[in-house]
Formats: sequence, C-alpha cells, structure tokens
Amino acid sequence: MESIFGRTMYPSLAEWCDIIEDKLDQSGTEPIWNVAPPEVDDRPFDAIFLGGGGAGRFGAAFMRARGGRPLIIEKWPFLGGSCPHEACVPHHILSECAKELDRAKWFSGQLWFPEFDPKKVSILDCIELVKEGRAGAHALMNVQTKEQLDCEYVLNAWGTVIDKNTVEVGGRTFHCRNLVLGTGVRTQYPEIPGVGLKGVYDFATLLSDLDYEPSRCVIIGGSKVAMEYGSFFQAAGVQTTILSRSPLMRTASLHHIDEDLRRYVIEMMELRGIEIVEGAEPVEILGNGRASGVAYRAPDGRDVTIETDFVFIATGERPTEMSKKFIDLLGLAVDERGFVKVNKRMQTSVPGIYAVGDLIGPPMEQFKARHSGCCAARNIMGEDYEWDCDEYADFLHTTYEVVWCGLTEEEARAKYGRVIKIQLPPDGLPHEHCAFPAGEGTMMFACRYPELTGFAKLVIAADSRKIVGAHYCGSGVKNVFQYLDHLIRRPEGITIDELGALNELQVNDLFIQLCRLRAGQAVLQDL
Ligand code: COM
Repeated sequence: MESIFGRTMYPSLAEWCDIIEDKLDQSGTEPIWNVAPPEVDDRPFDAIFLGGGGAGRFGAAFMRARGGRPLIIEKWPFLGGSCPHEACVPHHILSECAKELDRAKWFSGQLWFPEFDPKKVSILDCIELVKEGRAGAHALMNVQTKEQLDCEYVLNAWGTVIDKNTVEVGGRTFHCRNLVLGTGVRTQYPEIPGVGLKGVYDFATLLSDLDYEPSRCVIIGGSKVAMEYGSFFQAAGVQTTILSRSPLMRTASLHHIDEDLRRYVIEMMELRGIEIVEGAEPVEILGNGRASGVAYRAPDGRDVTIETDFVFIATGERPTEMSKKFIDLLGLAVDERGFVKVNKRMQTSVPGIYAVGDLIGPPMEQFKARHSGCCAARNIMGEDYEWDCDEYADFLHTTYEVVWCGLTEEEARAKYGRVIKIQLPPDGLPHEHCAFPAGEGTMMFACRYPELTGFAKLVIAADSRKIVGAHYCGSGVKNVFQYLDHLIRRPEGITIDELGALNELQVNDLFIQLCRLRAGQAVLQDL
C-alpha cells in the first residue's frame, strides 16, 4: 500500500475497516506506511515504540503532545494491540453476552422473555459479533492516532531490533534516541501432553481458530480469564468445568480479594451450573487428532478423566518467543517468569531502553498499559516522573461485574483494629429474604430472585471514619469504583460523612445513602 502520510484525503473509518480486513486476510503483505519523508521532517526519532498496543499508542501520543517525535511499529495492521482484537474488547462483548443470556434464562417464559432455548445460542455467532464490532475499534485507533494525535507509524510489519538505537522494518532502517518495548504477551500453555491438539484454545485462538460449536468445555487454569470465559461458555449452554490449582480469586496476580465477596461470586457461578475443581492438577489432554478429554489429578489424589470436545487454556500469559529474541539481544534483565524488569520510570536495566504494558508483567490491564507508556514518554521527554502500580481498583466479569478497591475487611482489621462495615445483605440475613444490593442492572432480579441481586461491602476504619475498602458484585459499577478508588487513595482519603454527603442518582446507589444512614453516629456501628 502506498504511504498514507501527508494525504489530504485520508481513509475514512469505513475504508480503514476494509484495509485492515484485507491485510488480516493476507499474512505477510505490504506494510502500511505513515512516516514523514526526510524533506518534511528529518529530526531523529525521540523514541521508537515497538508495539502499538495501548502502552505504545498512549506513550507515543503523549510524547507527540509534548513536542517529541515518536515512531510506532506494529505487526498488526491496526493500533490498539491485543485489546481491541482479542483481549479486553472481545472479553467485554462476550461478558455482555453472558449477562444477557443469564437474564434470558432466569426470566425464561416470563414477562416478554420467550422460553429459553439453548439450541439457539451459538458461540460461533457470538464470535462473529465480536469480529464485526472490533473492526470499528481498529479503524478508529488508526484514524485517531494519525489524524488527531499526529503520530507516525508503520503497521502490518514486524520490526527487527538491530541495537538499542536502530530498528529495521519493511526494508527500511530507523534510528532513535530511545527504544520503548511494548510487544505484549501470549497465553503460556501448561507443559502437559495434548496441548497441541485441535480443540484446545486460549482467548486469542478462540477467535481466530474455533470452527465448530463446542458441546462440553474444560478450562485449565483459574485466572480471571478462566472465570470470565467460563461464565460465558456456561451461559451459552456449554457445560463447563474449571480445573484450577489455586482457589479461584486466590491466584497470585489478584490482591485485596475480600473472602465474603469471593464466596458470593463462586456460589453464583456454581448456581449457574459451572463445576469448579480447586486443587486440580491437569495431567493430559486426551484425544486422537482432536481433544476428546482431560485427565487430571483431583485434590484427594484420585485420577479423573472428563470427556470434552473443547479445552480452554487460562493459565496466564508470558512474553512471546519473538520478544525473547530482542530481550536477549539487548541483554535486558528479566524476572523469573521472563517479564522485563523496569523501575518506576519504566526504564529497563539498559539505559535508553524502556519497557511497557504486559511485557513488564501483571497487572495485565488496560490502565497499566496506557499509564506505563505515558510514564516512559514523560521520562524520555525530560520529566522526572515515577508511576507506581502497586494499588489500583480491579475487576472481573462472571455473569456479574465484580469490582473491588482498597483493603479487604480482614486486611483493614489487621491494619486499623476497629473497623466497621456497611454490607448488603448484612451478616446473618439470608439472601433469599434480602433483595439487596439491587443496584443498576439487578433490579429485575430483586423482584423475583432476591439472592441474585449481588453483594456489597464497604470497609471503614472506625476511629478516623475513613473508607478503606469497597467490594461489589453486581452490575454497572465500574465507573463508580474508578472514582471511589481515587478518593480512598488520596492522602486525605474520604470519610463516611463525606461520601454520605454526595447526591445519589439511583435509589439503591452504591454506598452513598447507606453512608448517610450511619453518618449521624458518633461511634460508628456496622450496618
Ligand atoms: C483500546 C486500545 S481498545 S488503546 O488502549 O486505546 O490503544
């Protein structure tokens, strides 16, 4: 394809969709060039961002906004990386499908809902929906990054690192003052026989390779991905078993998981029919040419086999083999799992080389990718800027949205001694008699299925009256938690009195009215 740099007529969003689809269909084709020719701009690049996912794209945009000259090199024909293509966006769409399917089942034959017919649910159709939807996101990333953010890029081409100041791509050589590595990760498959069989997928290959309707699913791994995709498969009518070594939500990469929240989430997954085997040791994926079963050792030492035509791997991610090549070439320090080590400026062990996004390890979340890219850009542009990713609000989906920030009740008691909580349903009140929290999105459940309305807990240090943790399973609350997390972590924090002074917009809003009910108390008590 000819260069798109300097065109007065840019590809429209629709044209970009076609260009991207064409490129995705033919592997190894021409790069897409958007680089200023030397007569227009011959300044050296302040940084080459290898990888145009959230980390590289945001880093480059920030650098450009500060007057720098970034170049993004991306193997896919679009920017945004795995997020819009096979990770966050697909997962959000499939989780929304799971939530809709769940409602359709519970209300089957009631109100305006038809009798739920699982035969009408097609996983392949849901995947087609994802593919249709992601094309628009791809196109927007390309247009926005060029037209609005004024960044130069080369897409649809692998960059080859020659040294820390030189990258070759599409037969051309580019020089830079700094290198920012953001090439992401792939699912790491367990080393057991059978992982290469047809019928074994991860969140990425599910979208690219699945070509039949699964009838039974075994998930190996207990990560967020296991819970999220497992909930979707089960909601779509595919009997699902999760084989996890660690208890769900107690895996190493999740922190501040409140035990009451965890219990409710698992209970609700099991109520939907998912079988969860914790402490399981997968031994082999069985099959002749294609997966037909999974053999595992149960926690009590028994050898068990489950028949299945679909195995989903959710054992976490690691840097790719391609990344390992330049990591070795550049001599970068890595941790025991192979993630590139960085300091709080995103500097690696080699001066002039930064690493960002998933390549530096968990949390593998969008906010971390974007912030880490900007942090590298700020430092490259001369700012002395540190970014700390130790504390953050976190979430996952089942058929619910599960969100948390700050300390668990147990952690708060250890740290502050006197702690009170505001909780729905309160301890000792059976959920089937308590149709709360009943937030946005679970009001219909509240009327007919009280125990499905979710779980809410606010943790408060009683002496200072400060809110120190919040935990929620329900629907529609991620936005709230973004701000709540910020308020809690401000040096001055936020008290129960201050939260109670806000104006609620939903009758069963998240915590405001409940804080106000308690705010009059001089000595705070649980609610
Ligand atoms: C979002 C991708 S889908 S990015 O983080 O905006 O680049």
